[in-house]
Amino acid sequence: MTDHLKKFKRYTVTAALPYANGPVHIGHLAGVYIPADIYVRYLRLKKEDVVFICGSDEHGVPITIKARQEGVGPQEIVDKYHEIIKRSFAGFGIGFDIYSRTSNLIHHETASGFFSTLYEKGEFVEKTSMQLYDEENKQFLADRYITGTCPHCGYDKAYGDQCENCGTSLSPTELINPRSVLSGNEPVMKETKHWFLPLDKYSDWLTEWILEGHKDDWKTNVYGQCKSWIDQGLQPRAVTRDLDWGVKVPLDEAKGKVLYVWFDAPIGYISATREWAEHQNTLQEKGGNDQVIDWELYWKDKETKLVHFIGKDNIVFHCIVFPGMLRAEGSYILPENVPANEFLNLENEKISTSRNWAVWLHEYLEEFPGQQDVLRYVLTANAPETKDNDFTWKDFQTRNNSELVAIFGNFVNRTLVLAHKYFDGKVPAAAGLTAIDEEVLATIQSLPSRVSHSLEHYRFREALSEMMNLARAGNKYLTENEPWKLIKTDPERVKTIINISLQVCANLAVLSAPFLPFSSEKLYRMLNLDVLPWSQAGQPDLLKAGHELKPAELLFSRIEDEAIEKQVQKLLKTKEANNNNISSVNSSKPEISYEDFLKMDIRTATILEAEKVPKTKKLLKLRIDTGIDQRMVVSGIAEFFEPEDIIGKQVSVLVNLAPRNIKGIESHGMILMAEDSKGRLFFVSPAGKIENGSEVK
Ligand code: B3M
Ligand code: ZN
Repeated sequence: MTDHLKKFKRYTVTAALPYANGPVHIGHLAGVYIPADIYVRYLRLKKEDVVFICGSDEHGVPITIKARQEGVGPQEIVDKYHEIIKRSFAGFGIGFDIYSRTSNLIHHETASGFFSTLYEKGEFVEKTSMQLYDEENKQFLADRYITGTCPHCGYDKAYGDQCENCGTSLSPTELINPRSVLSGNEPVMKETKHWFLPLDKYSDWLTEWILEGHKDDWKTNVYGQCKSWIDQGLQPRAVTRDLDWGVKVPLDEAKGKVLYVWFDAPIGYISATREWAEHQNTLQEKGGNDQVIDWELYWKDKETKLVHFIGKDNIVFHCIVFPGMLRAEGSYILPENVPANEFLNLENEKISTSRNWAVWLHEYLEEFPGQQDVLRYVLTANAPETKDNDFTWKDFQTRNNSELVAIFGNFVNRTLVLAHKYFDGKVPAAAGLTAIDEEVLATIQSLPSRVSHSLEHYRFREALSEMMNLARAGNKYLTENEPWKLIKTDPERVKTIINISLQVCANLAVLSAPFLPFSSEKLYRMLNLDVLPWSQAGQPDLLKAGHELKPAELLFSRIEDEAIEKQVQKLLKTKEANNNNISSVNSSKPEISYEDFLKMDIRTATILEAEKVPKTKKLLKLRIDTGIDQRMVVSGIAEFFEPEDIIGKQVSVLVNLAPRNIKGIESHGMILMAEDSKGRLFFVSPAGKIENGSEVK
C-alpha cells in the first residue's frame, strides 16, 4: 500500500547527517533541511507523534583529509564544524528534536552493537582483497587518499572514487599514474581483510519492496535511481575500512579497522533517537512525570512511519544499503519514503565547497538578520524537487519584493492597519455576506486540504504556492473592495470586509507556519492569537468579533539593489580568487606575448645516435635528424634513459636555441622534456609517426 493512504501512529523523520568538515550552505537547506522541516512542522501542527532526527556525520575520509589540510586532528575539525552547522540550522528554525553527532559514545556503542549483531547472525561475508597501500606511511589508502589522472577526461587531480571534473565514479585502480596523497608515492597493492554486506542476496527482496511496492509513492528520481542500481546487479559492499578514524570494528582480528562511514552514519539516526529518548526521560523524571519514551517504538513498531530526507547523492545508501542493513538485523522497520531532492546550483554553477562557490548559511544569517524566512521561501519556491535548479540573487530579490512583500506582507499590513484605524484594533463583526465574500471564504475553506495533500506527497513547492494563493486571494479581495473608499459611504460594509480579511490573516498564520515559521509567529502575535493546530485551518471565524488585535508590524521588508549587488560582487570576488589560484598553480613564469612564443622554432626530430658523455651522470650526447639537418645536442636525461633504448625515438626539439658549449661539446638545440612532480622526465613526442622537421606550434 502506498504511504499516502496508510494511517500511522507515529513518525520518525530523519534529515541527512551533514559531514562536519565544512559549514552548510543553501544547497543543503534547499535539498534536505527545509523540506524536512516543513514536513515535520506540518505533522506537529496536525498533532502527530513525531520525532525529527539529525546530527553531524563526523567520520569518514573527507574529515581526515580536511584535518590534514589544516594541520590539526580530526576531532578538532568536527568540534569546530559541528558547532557552526548546529547554529546555522537553529538560525533558520530547523526544528530538530535532537541534533546529535556520531562521535558521541552512544553512537559508537549503537553502531558497534549493530555490527556485532549482524556478525553473529552470519550476515556478512569476509573477503581478503588487494588494496592500495602507502609503504612509506604504512597505511592502506582510502579511495580519497589516492589521486591521479582521470581515464575519462584527463583531469589530473581525480580522486580514487570520483573525478570532480567530469563527475564519473571511479575505482582507484582505474586512475592513470596513481599517487598517495600522504607521501606522493605510487601506492603498492597489499592484502587486507574486510567484512561485506552481500547486497546481491537482497536483490529479489529489494525488487519486491521498492520496484513493485513503491512504484507509485516514491518520487520518480528516487525510484529511477533504485531501479537502475537493482537492474545493474547489486554487489557485496564492504562495511569496514582500514582507517584510524571512526567506530572501531568490534572484532579482535580487526585491529586498525573501522566501520565504513556509510555503515555507521545511518545508524546515527538510531543512536540520536536513543539519545533524545534518554534525554527526554531524564527531563520528565525531573519534572515528576513518569511517562517514559521508548525509542524502540520509533524504529521498530510497524505503525511508525519512517521518512528519510536526503539529497540525490545519498539515494543508494538510504534506499538500498541501509534498508539492507535493517533487514539483515531483522527487528527494524523500513523507510516508507525517501523524498530525495536533486541539486541546487548557484548563479548557474555547481555549488562547491572547495571553490567557495556557495551562499553560506552562517554568513547569510549575519548579512540578512531577521530575514530567514525570505531564504526559506525562495529555496522552497525554487526547490530542486524534480530536477536541478538554480539560485540567483536576482530571483531572490524578486521573490521577496514582488511576492512576500507585495502580496503576503502588503495584504496583512493593510488589513491590520485598517482594523486599527477604523475599529480601534478590535475585530469588527461580519454581516450580510456577498458573493465576493463567499468566494474568499470558500478559498479559506478549501486551501488547507490542498496544502495538506501537496505536503503529504512531498510536493513542497506546490504546497507553498497553494498557501500563497490564500494571500493572493486576500490581497485581491482588499484591492477590489477598496474599504478605504467605502469607509465614507458604507462603514457597515467595511466591517465585513475587514472581518473577512482578518480571517484570511488568521488562516495564513496557520498555513504559513510550516514554511515561514518566523513570520507566522509574528502574525500570530499581531493577531493576538495562540498558535492554532492545523485542524482549525479553513474556518471562517478564527477571530471572534470584538477580539483585540496587537499593533501592526512589518512582516517582510523590501530588499534593495545594493544588498543584492553586494552579494553578486562577493561571488565575483570568489570567481576572481579561483581564477588567480588556477593561474598561480599552473604557471610559475611571467606572462609572454604571442610574438615571444613565435620566436621559438620547435620541430620534430628523430634520435639517430646516443651515447653517455664521459665523466658525467646526467648527460647524453645525441645526434638527431631535424628534417633540416643532422646535428649534435647534449641533453640531461642520462639518469632516465639508456642510450640504446632511445635510438629511433621521435622527439620535439627547439632548433633555434643559440649553441651552447656543454662539457666541451657544442650543443645545437634542446630536446623538449616533460618533468613530473617527482622530477621524472618524459619525452614530448608526437602522438603518431610524423616526418622530421614538422613544426610544433
Ligand atoms: N554525511 C553525506 C552527505 O552529507 C553523508 C550523509 C549521511 S546520512 C546518514 O552528503
Ligand atoms: Zn574526469
